[in-house]
Amino acid sequence: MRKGLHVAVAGATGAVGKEMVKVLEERNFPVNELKLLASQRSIGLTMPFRGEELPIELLTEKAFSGIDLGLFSPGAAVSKEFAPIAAQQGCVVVDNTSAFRMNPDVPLVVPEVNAHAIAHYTNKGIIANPNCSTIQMAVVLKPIHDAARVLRVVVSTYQSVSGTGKEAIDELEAQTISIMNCRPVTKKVYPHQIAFNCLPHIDVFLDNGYTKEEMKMVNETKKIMEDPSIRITATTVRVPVFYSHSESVNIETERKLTVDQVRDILSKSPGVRVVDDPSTNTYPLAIDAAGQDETLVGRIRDDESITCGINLWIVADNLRKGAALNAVQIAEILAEKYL
Ligand code: NAP
Ligand code: 3JM
Repeated sequence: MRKGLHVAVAGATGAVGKEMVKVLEERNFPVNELKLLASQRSIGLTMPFRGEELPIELLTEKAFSGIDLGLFSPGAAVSKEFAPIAAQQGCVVVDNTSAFRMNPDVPLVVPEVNAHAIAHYTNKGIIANPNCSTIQMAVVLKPIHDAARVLRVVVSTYQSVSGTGKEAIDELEAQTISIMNCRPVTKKVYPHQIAFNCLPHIDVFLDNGYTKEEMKMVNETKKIMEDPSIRITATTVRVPVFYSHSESVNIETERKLTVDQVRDILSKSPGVRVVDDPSTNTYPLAIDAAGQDETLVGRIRDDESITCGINLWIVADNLRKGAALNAVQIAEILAEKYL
């Protein structure tokens, strides 16, 4: 690798982009120059990086000249337009949106699961970062799949509002304050009040009755695990939590695994931390996962309704492992091996 990379963060002022800049600094990523890109709305603002205030610049076709690496989270429509333009100029893009994830020429990567797929970045100059709920499930499923072959997964999610972005974080806070002060609630981001409520609706509804978020979990998991035979069904729910997504995951395997075997496998798995001691009320919590890098897993128990089944409770910080951290981990491998 050269002395340091010229890096651009597209969508730098967003919930994911801000975390991206933080993670680059925390992990001492080899940055020579950092360019922060966003919309016209953010021109005139600055963001801190390594003790300096960097200006926000406009995301345009010309922004990527001389840039080696682009970390993108400006939304799927903007990524669809600008990621190929950046790639054409030699900027390798790690894209956090759903724009390219299911494109067969674009690798979809969770480093703990399929780091080898990064090599295919040369096809389009783009690597896709999976959906946040998918990432945290995949890091746990993979070692179980390797040990006993996963046949079927039934997952229900409890996703925090930060997954929607900065406006949704503000909306949950404002609605909570309004309700506690007996004032009327206003809603803009979600179709219903999110404070003190659960919405079984993330992203748009599709013709099959599922939401797009649910089908992302189904299709992306098969692609990352490189096994289209795994049967998966998902229900994704937005809950009034600020940070971290939680998931109840039921797994049916081909070969029987005992609870002790699962605990042993997961305690040795990269990126996973077992948090599981019912006798002391110890299990993964959204507020404990927030700000952490590891995916927490607990409530490990036998599914007594079938012969080879396990139930898990999986929690991770959706802005870190679910987005920025996973993207920077991919970038670290790119920087070390390929750029
Ligand atoms: P957010 O807080 O609403 O931030 C959106 C960011 O995109 C802001 O920086 C915004 O700039 C920028 N942006 C919007 N339209 C733009 C345009 N036309 N040109 C340039 N920049 C533009 O949203 P977020 O939570 O950061 O999420 C952003 C996207 O990341 C999501 O839409 C999703 O696709 C993806 N995401 C991925 C994951 C994952 O990989 N697991 C998780 C969460 C989100 P301004 O501040 O100037 O408006
Ligand atoms: C658009 O929690 C969430 O809502 C998921 C994050 C998200 C995504 C995504 O990463 O799939 C929010 C908004 C997208 C998208 O489609 O890129």
